[in-house]
Amino acid sequence: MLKSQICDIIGIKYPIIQGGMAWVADSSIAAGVSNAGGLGIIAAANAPVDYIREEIRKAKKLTDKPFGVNIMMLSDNADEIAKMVCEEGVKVVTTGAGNPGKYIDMWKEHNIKVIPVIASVALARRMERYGVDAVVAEGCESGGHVGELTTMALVPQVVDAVNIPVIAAGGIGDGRGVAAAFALGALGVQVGTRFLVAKECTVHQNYKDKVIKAKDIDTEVTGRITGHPVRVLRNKLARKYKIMEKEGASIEEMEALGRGALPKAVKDGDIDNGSVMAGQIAGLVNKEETCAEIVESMVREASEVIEKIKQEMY
Ligand code: TUI
Repeated sequence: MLKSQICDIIGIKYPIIQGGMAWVADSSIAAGVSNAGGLGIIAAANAPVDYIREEIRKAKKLTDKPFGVNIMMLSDNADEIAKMVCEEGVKVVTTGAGNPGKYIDMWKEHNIKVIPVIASVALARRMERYGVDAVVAEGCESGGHVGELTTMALVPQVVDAVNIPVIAAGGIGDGRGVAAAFALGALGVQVGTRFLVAKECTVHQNYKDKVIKAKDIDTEVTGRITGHPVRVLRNKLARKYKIMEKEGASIEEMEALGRGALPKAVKDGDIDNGSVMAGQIAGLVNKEETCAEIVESMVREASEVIEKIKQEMY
């Protein structure tokens, strides 16, 4: 059995939270993860408010379990999404790529559990002062927008700095990763890349196949000079980025190249010219499974690993 305070706070069976993968995480995967006993998440990213509202309503039809919405702070319509989740009675909000401080009182007034994703001790401390319920400490092994620190270095420092539960993210793809996260003091995990290839995940099959084929060294971080570094699987677009970076291209030129690149890969399946965001653990992800299979195997493995450690250490 794998239970923690996170399960009681959110009302879920297992402390496994799905990452808020932009353009990918819709009602299908969110309901799949929630029905499997974890916390499914719909990613608002840059989508129109009414589209996300409909996804929330669809998810309610697909599951009677709690699910959440991830709000990306860089999004132009973050204000509108922040209000809409209150109207729709969403139970949990996670945030990414910025400081959600200005929305927290409003969400708390609507009894929403607030779990910001942070990449530094300073932001974790600030979030605790705002009264959030937990934080996700996300290391730079993650796919998508990343901070500077690894999960191994970030998680224990955040655990020591705050008195609220910490959920670990970045590089966690199986039960060993779950056990390691708990060893660092985390009370839950957020998993993205492994859920990318879930049967219920509606990302284009080309994207899934590229994740499944990926080896350990196949990701890289592009766009550091734009201030929004992003971890992706290496492809034609990533190579173009690297050349532009070397040649001293302007931030505007880099941003122009990135515009529309994620839906190109996620929706159209153009995995050469699109942005294929994935974490460093992609090398370990090698088959498509249902959300239930993924969650159950992670939970079972984590318990086995913890037992094995007890026997091996003397
Ligand atoms: O947000 C993510 N991952 C994402 S968002 C995304 S969509 C996107 N597309 C193109 C460019 C940028 C984003 C794809 N993947 N993860 C959570 C996360 N948040 N990682 C790092 C951070 C973070 C970084 C700096 C949070 C706060 C922060 O500082 C804010 C402040 O004001 O101190």
